[in-house]
Amino acid sequence: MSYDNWTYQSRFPSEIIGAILRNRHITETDAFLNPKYEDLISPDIFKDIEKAKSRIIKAISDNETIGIFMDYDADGVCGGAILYKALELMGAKLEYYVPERTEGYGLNTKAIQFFAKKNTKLLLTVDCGVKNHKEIVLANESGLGVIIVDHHQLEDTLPEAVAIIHPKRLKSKLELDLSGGGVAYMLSRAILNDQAQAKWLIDLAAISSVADVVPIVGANRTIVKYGLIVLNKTRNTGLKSLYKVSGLDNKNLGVYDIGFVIAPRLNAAGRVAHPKDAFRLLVSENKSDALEIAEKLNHLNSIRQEKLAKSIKEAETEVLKTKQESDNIIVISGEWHEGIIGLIASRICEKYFRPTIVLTKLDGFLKGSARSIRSVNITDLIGCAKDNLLSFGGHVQAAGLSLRKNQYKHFLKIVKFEAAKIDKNQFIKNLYIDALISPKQLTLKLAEDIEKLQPFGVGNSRPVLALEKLIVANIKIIGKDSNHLKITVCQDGVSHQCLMFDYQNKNWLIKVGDKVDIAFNLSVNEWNNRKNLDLIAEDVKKS
Ligand SMILES: [Mn+2]
Repeated sequence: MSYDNWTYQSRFPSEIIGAILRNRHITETDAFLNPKYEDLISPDIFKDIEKAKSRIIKAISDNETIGIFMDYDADGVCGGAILYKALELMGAKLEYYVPERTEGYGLNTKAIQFFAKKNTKLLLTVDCGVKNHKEIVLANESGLGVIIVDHHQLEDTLPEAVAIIHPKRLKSKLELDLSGGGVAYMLSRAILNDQAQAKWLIDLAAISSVADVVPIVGANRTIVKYGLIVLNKTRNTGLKSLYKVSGLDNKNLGVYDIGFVIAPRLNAAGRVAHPKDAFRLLVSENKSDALEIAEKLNHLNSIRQEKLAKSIKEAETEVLKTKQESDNIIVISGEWHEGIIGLIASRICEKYFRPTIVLTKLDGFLKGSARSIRSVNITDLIGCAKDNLLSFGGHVQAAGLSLRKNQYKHFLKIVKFEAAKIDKNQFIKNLYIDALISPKQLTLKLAEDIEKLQPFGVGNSRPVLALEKLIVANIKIIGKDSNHLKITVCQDGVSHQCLMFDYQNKNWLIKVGDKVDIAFNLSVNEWNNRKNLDLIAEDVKKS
């Protein structure tokens, strides 16, 4: 069993889809099932949007150079590429700068000097900027007006910018959550006269949204839904090349392909080499250049995967060696590539279901990345030790930090002390099940209706259903590495087949003849023009 507890959000509902929508507090069923592009929020709702638009138009008509500075992750480079392409279509003279991870997050002096030298008069900061007070003063002094296009948490005072386009700065009280690329997409819609041109850029906004794990509800649901339609027939030369080298050609792309194939390749450049390549790929219009960059990114991604697999093993050994598996917080340090410590933290946090801080030793100091479970605010927890840190910042479930080596002992003592106050009940791993159903409700029609709730992702996960008191008739080990199971279960003469992936890591104790409850995802599988039900087990327990 991989969960400590199952919670049924409904039992034997007569209308399963209705129950799922109710569990998710979705009241506007029609708008949810069929979001229309035309209903996507208007860029006019952003404060400063007119100021941004008129300054950009002035720059283009005065033939001024416009600079684009962006964050180095997949969200940042997609956002940067959206605005680069939009401005290119408008005939703007452009320069861009993608910082390396080692330059740190946000606008920096080196970049400002670069733009000043290129005689840039207007600078857009994408997926960063709201925290760069000092740098924006410096930019202004260097003759650069700045438009901030960001979605990171706003502070009480804002930098001296020409305009700040941000989802928390709206003319109305609407609650809006967008990725950095999502905000860039709104600005591109505001400046482009031809809205058909804007529509073709929504593919990059969808990649941003999935890569930055914003909840796929509301405006983000519309962006991802239409973004996937455009991704499936993209005109982006770079993306086409990326599909070719990563096996996505002629595939019907979904959220999974963005999250597990496209975004990791765009991020790979920033994690183990120069993130500029990811941006260059997205704006390239030359087929052979694009193919060359795509191949490079694909290769960098496999290097990253190898490094990650090895580092995760080392990190797990460290957790066991330091006996922290059941501690309220796991803190480990080692010599890992700083570009992947967040990925390591996320894997350890997932495995042990504990807030996790992973530190790596750099020249004279430690750099760390933290991930947490939903109920523990990791940034607040780390903040308790702020006197022993050089820097820190983040969100509820993810944070970054740095400290001097000689601060480590005190830091560790404080976070362990603070974490000891967390109620152990927070570490009970709960599986939320949308509906407990009866075997006769399990039909192809149900599976097809569930597909209409797509796109799935954070904030709208694939529904989990459950069946109870089934007899296990057969268990077959499958897969290249013998790590999956095909389980046949029956009840009242009806039998179903169910797949369990990676069973060795799930404390599997079930035998043939056992009476079990299964929690699963349902999907449709098409094979030889025949549609079949696919049950993918999330968990199986004895009844
Ligand atoms: Mn972002």
